[in-house]
Amino acid sequence: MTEDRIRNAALRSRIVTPEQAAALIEPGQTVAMSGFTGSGYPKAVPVALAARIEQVHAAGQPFQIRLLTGASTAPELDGALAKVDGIALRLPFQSDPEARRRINDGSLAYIDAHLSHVAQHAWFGFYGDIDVAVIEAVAIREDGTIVPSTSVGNSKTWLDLAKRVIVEVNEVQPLALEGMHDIYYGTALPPQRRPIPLEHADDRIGDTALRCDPDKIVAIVRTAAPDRNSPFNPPDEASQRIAAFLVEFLQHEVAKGRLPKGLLPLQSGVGNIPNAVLANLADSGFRDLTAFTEVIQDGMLDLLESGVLRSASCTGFALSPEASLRFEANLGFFRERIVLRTQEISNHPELVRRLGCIGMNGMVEVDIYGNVNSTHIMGSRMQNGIGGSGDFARNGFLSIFMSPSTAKNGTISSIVPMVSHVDHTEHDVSIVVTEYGLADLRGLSPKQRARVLIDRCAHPDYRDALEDYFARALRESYGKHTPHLLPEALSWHQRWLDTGDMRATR
Ligand code: 0RQ
Repeated sequence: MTEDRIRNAALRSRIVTPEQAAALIEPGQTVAMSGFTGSGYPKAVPVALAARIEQVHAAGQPFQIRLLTGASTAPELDGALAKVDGIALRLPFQSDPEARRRINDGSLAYIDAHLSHVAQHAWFGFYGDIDVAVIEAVAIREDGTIVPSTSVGNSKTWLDLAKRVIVEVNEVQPLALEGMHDIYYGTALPPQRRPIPLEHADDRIGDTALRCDPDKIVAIVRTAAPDRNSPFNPPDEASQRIAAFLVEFLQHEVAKGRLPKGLLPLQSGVGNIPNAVLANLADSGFRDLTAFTEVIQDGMLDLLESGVLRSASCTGFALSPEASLRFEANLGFFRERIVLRTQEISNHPELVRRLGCIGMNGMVEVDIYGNVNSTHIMGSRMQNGIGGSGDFARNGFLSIFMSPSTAKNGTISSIVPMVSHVDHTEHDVSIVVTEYGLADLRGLSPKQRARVLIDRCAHPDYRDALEDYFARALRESYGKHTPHLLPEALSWHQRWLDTGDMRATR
């Protein structure tokens, strides 16, 4: 088994326990790990590191690291390290409850970054030196190259830049993943940058493994544990309705000649609404679709299996346990149809613009003029992060945002006069969908957008109040281009903060 997985005989001498590997990480270091939306993250070293940090803290000494990844990970990584107060700084994306709690009580500094930016910002030196990389792999080849597991994320950049490397070789991750990855080595820093030679969503332009100077590999840890693989809830009625509006819209765009029959490459965020959209596409009559996205979730596997989707390009997976088994059982089939790339390519603005991606993402709230908040509950409490949504919203052919029209049991409207935090500006948002309808904001001025958003998307319980606000703003606003009554605009949020469900979570 070891020979299969660690094919370079010299490197086998570096096999150590997770505790020995964790002992190589020092307080204050910047540690860059693999992992993207709960796939392909190291599973043993972070837990051992958390135990070591706890001991050091118990002895009254400080011990925290700066933690960089591809995107969100899992309880064994973010959860374990946050729980022992072991993270001083985290970037670029997380969705872990323990890390979230600390970010929001102010004890964990978090840089919420566009996923396409992270690799280049690391190269530019914006994050300082990378001391240690911890990367999950399915195998190390004879030539020392590393075959990543179920995500690529920023692992290429971490291996290029880190001073020392720890590899976790996970024997549960199927060897048959080998060949699915496409690691592009043509990126350079300005002014040496060249165009990226990718013309179709499923083009292969790179290597099938990660290059790494074998001398940098200081430890190899053998593990045997599955990815996080959280189950999906069956789509609720609101998600079904949102999905139906969206699929009807895409069919309409094809009929109008604004989209080709096979659409344009799809990007889909993670969660129950995007999954419902993918499920609805299965029965929509579309064929020969492609995806250029960051994450593949259950719905996309189904579309690949049924042939509705021809191919999918991504940088990681977010599968339910059931879909994960199906994926492993049919790896030969999926390896022909899925390309796993670095996130600097899967989310690259130039490629998203050139391919003309259709970006479909969730949101927290949208204001009547089309500004979207994807991250901050009540303007100050971090939920997850912007993730890849901005890469696709700014650069896609269509930028679609979806949400139920209300939150917290109907006590809060997701359509508001002014968003409490802006992630995607009115210039980047083309379509908004709730369970009440779809607002097509393309080619509309701010006041026209407000009318469409209130009419089509707002929950009936909040429509009168929004109309009343808009009508008074039209009369009394200082400027009449994007009319606002400033003190009142955010008083909606203050009222919600002072009452009911939001008070309970403070
Ligand atoms: O909080 O669980 O405490 O009740 O926000 O909301 O309804 O579970 O929604 O899971 O679809 O996530 C925008 C967060 C939506 C997601 C967001 C509260 C709500 C709940 C979560 P509770 P739901 P979803 C590619 C794309 C950014 C990253 C991205 C996201 C919690 O889509 O993280 O798009 N997007 N990446 O109660 C007050 C409102 C609210 C609200 C929701 N209007 N007011 N609270 N909530 N709306 C993937 C990657 O980039 C990796």
